[in-house]
Amino acid sequence: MKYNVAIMRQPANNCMDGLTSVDLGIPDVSLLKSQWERYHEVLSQLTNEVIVLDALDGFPDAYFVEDVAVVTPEIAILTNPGASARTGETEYMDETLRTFRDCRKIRAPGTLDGGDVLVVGKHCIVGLSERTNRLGAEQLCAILGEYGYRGDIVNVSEALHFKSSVNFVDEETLLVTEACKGLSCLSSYGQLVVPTDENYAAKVVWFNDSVLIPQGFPKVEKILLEHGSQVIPMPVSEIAKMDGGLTCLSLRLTK
Ligand code: CIR
Repeated sequence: MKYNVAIMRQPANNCMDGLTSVDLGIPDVSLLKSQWERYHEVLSQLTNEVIVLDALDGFPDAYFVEDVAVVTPEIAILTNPGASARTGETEYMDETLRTFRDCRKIRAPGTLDGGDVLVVGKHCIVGLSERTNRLGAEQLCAILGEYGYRGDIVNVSEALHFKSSVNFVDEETLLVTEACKGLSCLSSYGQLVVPTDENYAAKVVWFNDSVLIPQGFPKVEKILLEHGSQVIPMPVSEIAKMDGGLTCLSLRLTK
């Protein structure tokens, strides 16, 4: 699938006030912004249109736009983010998404973060996590079921989100951590396994024939190069301090 639109949001000046569960120190905000800019530049080279939304000062995590929506070719689903500090972010995405798709919504008490949702073709896999509960996952699978998607719900709480551990690098192949390689719902895909000392590098984005990977993970880079992926290493040190990665900085869609 070729994406022709990506949606991003500028990081706010108070982005260091966002949630984080990792202990990597306080991010350098100007460096974080330049890493975000680099990501914007690369996506702009790989697709026709990158929409950049304004920073939201009231929501220091709002530039992690992937968590507020799940977008497929047929429908967009606004989530109900599982962290109360982030719940209000969805209403600032609604208008933009409605220009591309009909929108549905995950309703409380269901919670869901987009970072827990992996979709390829007509297969949707949802990871239960601190942010995504079973009700939210079931709501999403029911909505996507209306459009012919097969839904699987898995319980792997290795990291913040399911996509901290599993991501596609092409239509048939996943990059997975050791903890996820045995999942039966993934068994029909080829799997490249991330060496445990490079687990962070499971957060890659497959975008229009390229795979954006975090810089500084040589083993994962080598695995992907040997697989034949067109790899683009990206600086993310400051974004990682806020528990973020390359997957969460954009929503990617077809027009
Ligand atoms: C949060 O805790 O919600 C943010 N600081 C990080 C969100 C990262 N999202 C993602 O990987 N999908």
